[in-house]
Amino acid sequence: MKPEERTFVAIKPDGVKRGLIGKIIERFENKGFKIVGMKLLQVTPELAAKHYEEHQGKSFYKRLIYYITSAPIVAMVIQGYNAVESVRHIVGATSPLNADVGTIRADFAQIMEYNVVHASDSITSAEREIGIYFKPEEIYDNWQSMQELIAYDEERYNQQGL
Ligand code: 3AN
Repeated sequence: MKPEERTFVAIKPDGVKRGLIGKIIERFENKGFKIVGMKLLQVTPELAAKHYEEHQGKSFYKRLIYYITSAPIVAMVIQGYNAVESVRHIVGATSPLNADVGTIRADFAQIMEYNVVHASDSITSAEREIGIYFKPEEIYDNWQSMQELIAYDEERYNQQGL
């Protein structure tokens, strides 16, 4: 089986201001993904420039920096099978208008400039973005999720004929 992946997800300022933190995290937890890193932080202009370096020079760049630095974000590292692609499915297309119903952006957002969440679009971006927001020691995967714990216990019970 393909190993688990890690991806970077951020609840953007509009998600935080609208009180959607819990509802958004719930979607990833419902899926069975493991949150191995999480923090509320104020993005500085320097951090924003690093995050959005691919958009530098574009017409919407200055507004994008203004928006992402306008209130705290919740930064997360999410781990699971096919996490990068799967999380992008849960998040939905960049424009909420094109996002499938049931995705976060379709259900909670109206316009692209305020699309509530960010999620890495490739494993390479995920590694880069995780590195921007998290030190290695701020990521905790040395615990078992409930599914892992049950699977582990089941194996032990079976081995012991319990
Ligand atoms: P995604 O967050 O789906 O990966 P990106 O990284 O292409 O999308 O864009 C990041 C953010 O930049 C978007 N959430 C949106 O706020 C803004 N953005 C991207 N493309 C446009 C555009 N054509 N016009 C206005 N804003 C845009």
